[in-house]
Amino acid sequence: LLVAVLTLGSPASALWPAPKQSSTGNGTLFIDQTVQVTYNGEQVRWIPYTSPHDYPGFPDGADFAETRVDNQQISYTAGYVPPSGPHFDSKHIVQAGLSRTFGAIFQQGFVPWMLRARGSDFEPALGGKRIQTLQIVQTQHDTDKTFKPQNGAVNESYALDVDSKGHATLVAPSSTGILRGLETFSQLFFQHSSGTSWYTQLAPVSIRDEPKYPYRGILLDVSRHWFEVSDIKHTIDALAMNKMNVLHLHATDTQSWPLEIPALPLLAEKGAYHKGLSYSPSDLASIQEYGVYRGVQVIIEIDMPGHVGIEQAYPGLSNAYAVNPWQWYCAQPPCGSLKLNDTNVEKFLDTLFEDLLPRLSPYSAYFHTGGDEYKANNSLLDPALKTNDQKILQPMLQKFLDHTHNKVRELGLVPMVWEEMILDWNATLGKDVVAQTWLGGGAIQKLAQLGHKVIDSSNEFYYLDCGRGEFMDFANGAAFENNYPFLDWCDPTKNWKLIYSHEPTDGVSSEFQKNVVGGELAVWTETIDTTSLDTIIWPRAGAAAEIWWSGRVDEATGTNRSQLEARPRLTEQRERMLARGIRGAPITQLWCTQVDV
Ligand code: CP6
Repeated sequence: LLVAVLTLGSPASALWPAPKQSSTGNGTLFIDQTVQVTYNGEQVRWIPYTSPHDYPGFPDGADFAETRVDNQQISYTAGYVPPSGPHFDSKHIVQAGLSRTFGAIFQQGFVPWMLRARGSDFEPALGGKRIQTLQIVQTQHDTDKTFKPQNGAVNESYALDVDSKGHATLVAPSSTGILRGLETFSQLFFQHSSGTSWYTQLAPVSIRDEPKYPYRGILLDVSRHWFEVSDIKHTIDALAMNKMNVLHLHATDTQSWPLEIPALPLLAEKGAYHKGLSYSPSDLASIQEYGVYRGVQVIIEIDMPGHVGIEQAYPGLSNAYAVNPWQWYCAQPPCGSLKLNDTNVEKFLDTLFEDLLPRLSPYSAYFHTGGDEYKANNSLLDPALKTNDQKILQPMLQKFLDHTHNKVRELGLVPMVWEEMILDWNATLGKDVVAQTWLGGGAIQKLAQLGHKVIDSSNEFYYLDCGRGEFMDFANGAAFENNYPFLDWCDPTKNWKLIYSHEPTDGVSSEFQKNVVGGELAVWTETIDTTSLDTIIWPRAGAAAEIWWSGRVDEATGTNRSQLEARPRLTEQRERMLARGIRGAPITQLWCTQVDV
């Protein structure tokens, strides 16, 4: 067994998330563009390439294609489009990952003065030994399932060794493991203040790494505010930097429907905030493919039966839209819920699913059917029900879920739901259905005990958004403004340390812990758009990413990871992300991170 070397307060080992097992020395190795790279024995030519918004790791512009004409492995021509759909090519994925890795080292490196003693001479003398080879070995073939992992079926482990002579090896069973290992490799290197040298001071390095939880995600609500495709890809880049592997797009809600469904064109035409603020099928495919190239699965949620705003596009399928007081009928105005027990609704959903899901299934194992905050009173507005007795609703809801979930399965995806469908509405769902909890607490144990795979999005720890107050004015005018001061309140303790203190299996008895597949931070966007996206998410999401990847207990010491040790490391991860274009917020003043002389 390798012994992890934990040097408290030593930011020189600022890998994030911390590897499961690592041993590092304090030898210096430089790296430059002469490093020879092989993938399964074949030499790979690469050029550092970082532009984050290009088509999945491969540029579409002619300039890049010209730069690559001497590529001996794969010849690219201008306008080259990588293979898409279910047939991804491991070599393309690794090669794109290499380009980004060396782009990160050589073009987006940073001088790490902010975690070194003020005025100190921490940099190595130039001209020392350098990395000569990086040998990459993938020990198993990827399959379609590698690119849309389900319940931990993809092995993301890797072994990374750098000896003191400058030979590096990266061994992993899957291309995803190689991507994870390349991320770690890139994090070993800093830029020298000369600006033209890059080095590590950790040689020799020996890392054996794999995630504790297979599902490590973030929810982005693209309904309350519109986000450009480039914002979404930018967030996928940042997820990959933290070894996270899921982007859950909360694609629709009552406020807007930005997802274009060609078979139901009015959804986006009437539902998008403005013409053009919608995702076309090719936008969606490019987001999903971008994720595949970075080991990030994109999961789409169409929230239902509540949180549905289609009345203007397809009238008659949902219950009253403008009701007063809205609080009686829904969690957030405008209200809207699909009619239960309505064949037109079933037809609508079949059309919707038959259009959308075949476009998702090449890239994603899951489809999220929502189910949060559904209120009986909203459904009881349906005159066809002719009753005020909410007892009639449960069997209708069960039938609704059976229908939608069977359709999801028929189309080759695994349904996901919010916890209330199971815990509040007592729906009996297949054991394949993944349950996502946001109320947290005992819900995780209950869902796991019922045999569902569970994703922890406990709002107490994992809600990154801040305040929902602004919709109050819109719905009710100033009279309501002062009645709900708590909605403008932003929990001041939901900082990185609170997130870091929590683990999804907390409070779950050991026999059911295997059903807790991971966690998902939530970014509801009532008060967030592109201007604040990065600062809301980063680097706080990294705190969860480390716990999900490595566990709260450090295997080397058998005790909880130290927040004192993590703080400078997370600060350095933020600096690294800043250098790579992710504008996260500082977690403490800079003075706190400078090591005393
Ligand atoms: N929208 C949807 C939301 C929330 C949920 N679902 C939400 C609820 C409470 C808080 C934050 C967000 N805005 N569709 C709950 C899953 Cl505090």
